[in-house]
Amino acid sequence: MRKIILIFISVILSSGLLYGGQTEIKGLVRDGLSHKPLQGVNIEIKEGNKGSATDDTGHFTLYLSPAAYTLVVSHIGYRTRHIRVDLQGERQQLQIDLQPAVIEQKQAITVYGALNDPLDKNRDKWLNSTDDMMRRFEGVTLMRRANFALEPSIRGLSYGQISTTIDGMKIFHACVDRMDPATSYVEVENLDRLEVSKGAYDLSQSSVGGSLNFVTRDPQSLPGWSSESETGFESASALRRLRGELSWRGRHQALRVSMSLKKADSYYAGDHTLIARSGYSKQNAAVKYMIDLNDRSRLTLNYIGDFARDIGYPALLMDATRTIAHIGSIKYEWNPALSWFPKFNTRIYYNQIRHWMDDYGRDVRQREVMADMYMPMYGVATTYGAIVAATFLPGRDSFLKLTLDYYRLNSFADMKMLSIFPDISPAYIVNIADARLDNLALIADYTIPLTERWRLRSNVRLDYARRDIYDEFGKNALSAFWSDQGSFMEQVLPSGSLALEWRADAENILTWSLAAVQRMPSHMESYSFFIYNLLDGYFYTGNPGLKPEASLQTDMGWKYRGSSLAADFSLFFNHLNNYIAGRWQSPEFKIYENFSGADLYGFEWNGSYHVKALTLAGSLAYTRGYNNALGEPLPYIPPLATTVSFSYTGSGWWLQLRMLHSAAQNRVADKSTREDTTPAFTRLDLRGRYHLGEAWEIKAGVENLLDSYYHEHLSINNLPSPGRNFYLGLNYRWQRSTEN
Ligand SMILES: [Cu+2]
Repeated sequence: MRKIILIFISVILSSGLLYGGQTEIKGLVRDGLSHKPLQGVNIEIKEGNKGSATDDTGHFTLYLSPAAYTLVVSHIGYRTRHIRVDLQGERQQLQIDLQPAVIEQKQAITVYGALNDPLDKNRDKWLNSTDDMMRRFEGVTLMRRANFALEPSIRGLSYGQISTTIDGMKIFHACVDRMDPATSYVEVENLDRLEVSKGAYDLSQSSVGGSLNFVTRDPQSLPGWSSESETGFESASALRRLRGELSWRGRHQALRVSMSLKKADSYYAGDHTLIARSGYSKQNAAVKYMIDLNDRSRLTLNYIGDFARDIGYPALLMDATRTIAHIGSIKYEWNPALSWFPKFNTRIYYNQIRHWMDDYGRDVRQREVMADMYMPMYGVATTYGAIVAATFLPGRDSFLKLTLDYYRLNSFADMKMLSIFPDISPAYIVNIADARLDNLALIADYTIPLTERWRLRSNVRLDYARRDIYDEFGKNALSAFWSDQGSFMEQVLPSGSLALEWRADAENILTWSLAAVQRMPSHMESYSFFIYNLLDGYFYTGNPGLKPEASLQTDMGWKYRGSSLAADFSLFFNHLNNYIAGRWQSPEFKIYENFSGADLYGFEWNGSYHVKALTLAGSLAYTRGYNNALGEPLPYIPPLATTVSFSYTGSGWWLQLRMLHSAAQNRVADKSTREDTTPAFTRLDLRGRYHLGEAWEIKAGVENLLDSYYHEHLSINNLPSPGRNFYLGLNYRWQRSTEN
């Protein structure tokens, strides 16, 4: 008993020593442009070695003896601020806005916001899927082949012209019919945010059109436990879903585990039209573990597993029976604690996608192409690589990031042709003959202030690429086309970009960007063999002699941030040289070739106006594309899209009415493809959220309120979009802090 009392007294004494006579400073650090809270911002006291960092709500707390201090507030990518505080025993509450130091060429949508602020405006918590997330960016449109795995297109460019990464790491699809864009393997509950670059100005990835980077979610930043679970239903496809996560942080370790289950039947398009064979089932699991090796270094292990079955692709000739994805990485972060060298990290990663599809469920006697035979197909893509990145702050407000990025893609795909007539013997085709692609890149990203108001960002990237095919059977088939030049390819590709920013005043920022970039052909464009393309009805063969596709592009941006009005506008032009597309070879066959040139131009605008609890928001996006060599529009360019929304935030509830209008698309590539025109359509969505106390939340809404029957222009074979869809989600959240 005496011992306990002694301990008790000493605890009181020590806390008295710590906090007695000390003054509390609390602060919130935000991004000066978006006013979003910033996590992990360093707060240092110039006089002495005390310091703190902001949590995931942007807050920090410090205890100091009464005196005058200078707080040094610093964060990667932001200008450092020095703030004088004079403590006279009164509690201090600070709000600090940091101005970005890097010219931002990415837009991001945060999935999960701060735990403490469930009605945070920045949190798009209604998002039901990764597709919903991608759709939120004006200028991003989705190609539909099913009610599953929509494929993104940025400013009219897609597939090999844009880049997809998870935490900056490459991932490729396995299906030769583009059933499985890499975006289909990450579920929304695994994600912290999605970063989209429109145009190829940020050269951290190689592309001519832009990039999508899915940033996975970390364990919670506060010590303790939390969990969240959600169950949901959507009426258009009778989708049942369940997802849950558990997060823990101790003194030096942290863990996050999440999983989701989804099952959907065939969906109904507008006017109650059933789209047969369009259901699917999908399971996803993710684990992230972090351990602090010491005060300055940390190791993070990350794994995502994704498993889907029985996916109907009503727009295509086949359905996928099974896909398996394993995505893993190890990251080592080191903080050298030098003012000019604050950050160093290394990542190694591995991912493997396997994909099976067949047409056993289809009536093969009735179809026009490849009639009277079944064609089971298999594909696998294995990608591994390493990234080493170092961040330097060489001078006042200047920023330099050097990255070495290597990856290897191994890809194989084959098919059997099984006639329904027993006297015809089966045939075997290798579609991708064990292609092995190596890519090594050195990237420098440098930002310097020119004056108080002008800044310059420059990106330089050098890629070394080599590739070949190794399956003898498949190599022989392809050599019928390319016997003279062989299948080996080797290229060195320099790329560069410049961005100039002018901060006209506190509310207006203007940017002008220019880029000259190149991208390697995709592995399909280089080496695929006998791939049927529904867009034009031809069988495609790759071309190992393709030159890289090159782009010269420019972008003018205007960002306005007033107290109640905010708006972004950008105008772009993209000239592609050696544009890669299929060239007619014989009545049923095309091969990939470089075309002399193609031009794309357009604009995006988005704006929002806040009055008290009401927000009025809108967006516009337009792209126009032309193939100069063929003298016709580029295929699959989205028409003018307009959105208008009204949102109201009450205490504990939120309601939004949103209208999407898509203009007709009459500019089509009808010489080289079967693309047809698409009529205009309008769609209305109504969404709401309601909080029941601290723990429970209900999300509900109706998408396509008027049950319009329509298809988007980027819908393959004019597959219609879902009709009226009621969705309901019930979310339960729980947390326990171990901090006192
Ligand atoms: Cu497939």
